[in-house]
Amino acid sequence: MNNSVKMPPSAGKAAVEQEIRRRSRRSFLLAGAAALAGLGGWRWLISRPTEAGVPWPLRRVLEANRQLSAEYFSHAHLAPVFANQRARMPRTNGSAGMQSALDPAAWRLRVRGFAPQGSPASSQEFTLADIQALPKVEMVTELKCIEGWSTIVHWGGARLADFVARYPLATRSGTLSQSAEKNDLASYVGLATPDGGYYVGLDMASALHPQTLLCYEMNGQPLTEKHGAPLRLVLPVKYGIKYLKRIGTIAFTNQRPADYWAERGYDWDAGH
Ligand SMILES: Nc1nc2c(c(=O)[nH]1)N[C@H]1C(S)=C(S)[C@@H](COP(=O)(O)O)O[C@H]1N2
Ligand SMILES: [Mo]
Repeated sequence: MNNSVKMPPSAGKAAVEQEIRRRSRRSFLLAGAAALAGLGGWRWLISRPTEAGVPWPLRRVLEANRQLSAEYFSHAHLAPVFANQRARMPRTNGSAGMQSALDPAAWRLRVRGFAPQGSPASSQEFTLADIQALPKVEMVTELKCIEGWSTIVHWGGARLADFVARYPLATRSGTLSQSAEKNDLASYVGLATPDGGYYVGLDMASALHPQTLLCYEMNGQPLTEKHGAPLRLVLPVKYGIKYLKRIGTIAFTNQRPADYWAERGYDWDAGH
């Protein structure tokens, strides 16, 4: 089956949308893209910037087809997106795990892979430039804190799903292919500050949600230290407690990871 949506580079947005709609009607789309296409999601999808003439989420799903099970996108409920002008700077809230001064030059993202220790893919370090080399995603979504306030923010970063699709760290086999064996993919992702003072756990479906970002920009500016520089988590399908600031480590695991606020009585999933 040929899943690629081939359009001449010069094709206009309208032509692209028409082509996608035509293919949609003819059920050419993958399960993942079809899930994104549900009601509001469809409008969201076709309003995204295009990458080589195809809206990026669709293109990403198409590219990720052999690497990531489309099933992980099939329950993707998209959080609402807002007009750019509505974006504001949120208050800074919470500084657990951010007590020591940040040295941006020395900062590295340390990722512990799901493959057994000793395998080549079992752990790896990344610079911010590595994360910024992944496709950049911008979205305007609402940060909701369990304390009762919320702020609409314009976020910029890379999808965690794209990171997972690019580096073979989330699989037991240490390869990118998850299609053959479903349990090759880790069930959870744990993230923590470099000092381990704040930590969150995510189920893999939430981690691979198309709106889950490794974020390095807020409202068009590089993240400030208080808001989690150089890299923070953003996932608008969950409450702010999951938006880990100053990510130091990411670990792929089958054990449900510890979660700072779950240990203090809040719901581990913290969805809304
Ligand atoms: N490292 C770290 N990240 C954190 C917190 C924290 O205490 N430490 N607080 C969380 C909470 S409760 C919220 S609401 C958001 C707030 O993000 P902001 O300060 O950018 O508004 O950060 C989240 N990330
Ligand atoms: Mo919060």
